[in-house]
Amino acid sequence: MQHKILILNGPNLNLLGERETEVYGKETLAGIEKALTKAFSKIRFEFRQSNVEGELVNMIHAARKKQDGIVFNPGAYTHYSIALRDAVAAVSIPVVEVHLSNIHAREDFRKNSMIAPVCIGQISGFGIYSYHLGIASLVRHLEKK
Ligand code: CA2
Repeated sequence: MQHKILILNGPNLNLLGERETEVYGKETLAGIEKALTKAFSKIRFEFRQSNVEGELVNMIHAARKKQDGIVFNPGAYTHYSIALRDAVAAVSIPVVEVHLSNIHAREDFRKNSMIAPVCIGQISGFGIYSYHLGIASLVRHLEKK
């Protein structure tokens, strides 16, 4: 069965590869999307990114009827967005939270995630490979159901 997965990225992730490459790596968001498409050729992906909280809420809502699940990097919204947490909790499709950096090994304010408790799991610290692990975990979850 072909799975449909939304890869959703939050604020500032459109600038990947331009700055802070020591933290987030040299790959651009377009490069990550290309690598995922190649690595998971059987999955039908939709790739979306927004810097606007309400747009991310709308994208999560829209996904509930057309996707099997979401791999979500909420960026800095991870740490304080109740609106995104409620959006994830409001949809019945599974969501995996991913981060390029290890949020538990950084500033204290990054250690807490508002979103993770309403996700099926969180993957953090493996660079672009966090997305690979997130997709693989989501597929496994979908196929177990
Ligand atoms: O490690 C991650 O994936 C983060 O979600 C990235 C967020 C950060 O606020 C989270 O705590 C962890 C920030 C993304 C910023 O991306 C940039 C891209 C280019 C230049 C500077 C920042």
